[in-house]
Amino acid sequence: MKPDLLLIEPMMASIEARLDEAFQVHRLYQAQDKAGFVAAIAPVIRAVVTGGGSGISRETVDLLPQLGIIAINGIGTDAVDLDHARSRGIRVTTTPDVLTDDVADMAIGLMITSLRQIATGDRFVRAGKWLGGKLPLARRVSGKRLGIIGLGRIGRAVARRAEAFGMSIAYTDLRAFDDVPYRFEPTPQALAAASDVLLIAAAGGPQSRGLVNEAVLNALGPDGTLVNIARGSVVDEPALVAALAEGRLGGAGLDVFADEPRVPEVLWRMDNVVLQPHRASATVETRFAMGELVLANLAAYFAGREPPTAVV
Ligand code: 8YV
Repeated sequence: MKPDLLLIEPMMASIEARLDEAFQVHRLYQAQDKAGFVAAIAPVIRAVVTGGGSGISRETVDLLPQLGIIAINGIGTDAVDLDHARSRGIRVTTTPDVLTDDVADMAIGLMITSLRQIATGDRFVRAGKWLGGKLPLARRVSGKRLGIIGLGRIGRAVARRAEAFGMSIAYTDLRAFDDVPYRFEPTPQALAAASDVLLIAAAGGPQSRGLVNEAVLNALGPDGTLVNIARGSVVDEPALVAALAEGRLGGAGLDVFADEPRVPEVLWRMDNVVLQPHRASATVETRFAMGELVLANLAAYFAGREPPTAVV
């Protein structure tokens, strides 16, 4: 008898095929009536596989009496109540390291696309406007000041890349680190005031909620650019929209939003904003590696071994 597994969001076809080999997979993302779907299978579910952004609510976890493992296909744990899982004896795993390079690449991509207005230029050419005029000048990337909020694995990977662009790099975090050559600033506001590009690479959750607020955005200023590849919750999104609309902030490159997949429509119309649908880890190579890690964690758990990348 294969264990029953609840799959919250789609994965690569080849990974889902391997899940099907080992589990009775119940695909929530295909269900119309999600509550009814969960209610019907709740008593038998022993594993949940979900995304970092999607997670699983505490209420849903409480509907699943046999649940033993939540395998997150991602690094973020902010959408899973870890303390609650711990109290129920449920293991929680993530997919660290394998996505670091892709997310860092996306951060650099958003930074360059924003400052050099690459998406604007693309729209300009496609609209046939080149025949009739020129675009305003863009902004240089090389040599600029990069401020990183959250110098974890991804923040450090972005810093290494930015070094190659001759950028001066500073960061803020819960504490200063003595193993990096970058300057520490004590607060996001102080960091923003000393940066041309402010990158959010901090974990989501209550401790970082709204950290990038109106004061931080004002400190970054009309020539500054915000890049977010972490979580929309780290930014006060209405304050961000207002700062961009009023010209108090120069531009933004955003992969994540407060209420995905809903993106404030006013942002759609801003040429100084580059938007991505939460795709920083969405490459064939990385999603395959993440999927392998999810499979390895599940296999270990059901074989009675320690899951290789457990956080709970
Ligand atoms: C993924 C993420 O897009 O790692 C995370 O926490 O949010 C992203 O890598 C996500 O996990 C897949 O849904």
